[in-house]
Amino acid sequence: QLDVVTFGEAMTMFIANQPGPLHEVSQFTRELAGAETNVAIGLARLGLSAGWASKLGNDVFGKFIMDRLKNENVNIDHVWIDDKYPTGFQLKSKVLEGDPEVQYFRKGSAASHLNVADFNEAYFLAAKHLHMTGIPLAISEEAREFAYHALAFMKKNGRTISFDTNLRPSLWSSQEEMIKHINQAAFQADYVLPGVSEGEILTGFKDPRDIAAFYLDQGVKLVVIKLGSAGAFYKTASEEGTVQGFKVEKIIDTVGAGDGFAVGVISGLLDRLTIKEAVIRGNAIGSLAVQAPGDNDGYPTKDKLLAYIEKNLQGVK
Ligand code: KDG
Repeated sequence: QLDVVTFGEAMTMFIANQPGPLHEVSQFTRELAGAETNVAIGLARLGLSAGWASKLGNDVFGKFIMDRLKNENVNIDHVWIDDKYPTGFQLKSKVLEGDPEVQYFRKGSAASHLNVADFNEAYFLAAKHLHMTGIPLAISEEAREFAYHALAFMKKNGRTISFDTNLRPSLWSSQEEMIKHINQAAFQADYVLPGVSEGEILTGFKDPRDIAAFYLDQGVKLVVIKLGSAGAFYKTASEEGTVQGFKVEKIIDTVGAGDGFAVGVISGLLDRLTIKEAVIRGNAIGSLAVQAPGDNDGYPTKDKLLAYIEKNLQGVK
């Protein structure tokens, strides 16, 4: 039995030790990247059972990822080791402000060959909830088909579904294709979690209220829009609100904050908190994530999360 199942591509990530353009950096630290593995790790750290389905190459990057996930207690029973294709990797720069420079080496990776024929129904059915992002829709047609299949299967079987739009324009052949597929998937989810600028690209609306209404009109039950340091806006058919973000003294790296946010919202809803409380959790984990260099190294345990919220909630409306 799993609380949450997710699937997608994980990569070894080399984070620059010094600031500056990537081609000039000579020393890197090895870490793990991948939106869905970030979410699985975050959930497991909170004590939930989370499974991740994917393919890895039969290489050192694949072994590194497997070891990491085992250490983090993520269930990897649905991970194939593929002899034909490699594990992808990426380089990430160190920045003193703003978002870092990222370069991918992932085309043709094992994960991009995730195929519907690999889909294990029993494994997915064992989960209460599916978390999905827009990235598997982008990496290849094969993975996209797998993603649509997983989505339809979990919906048909009455599982709740969260969808983080996670736009990666560089992985798409055109903006129109990206918008079409991301929205097609989002419309089938129960909870949609875009960033506000992603919402604008996807819907043409600037105002979070209008962005949320666009998805609610298509049958989505809850839309939570990330507003960066300003927090998040949520809307359902019957309630809406804005929850301010937690104060952060020093941002180290913004990547992974959105995945941390998803961890907070999903775990909060599974714990039957109110929507507002779940969004507070999302903001809390997002703010912890930006204070650490890797994607997921700032994600807290349950005790740490509850203590952090208790200590820092004053002033958060
Ligand atoms: O959300 C964090 C991800 O962007 C990062 O870990 C890499 O999954 C990744 C991607 O495909 O961009």
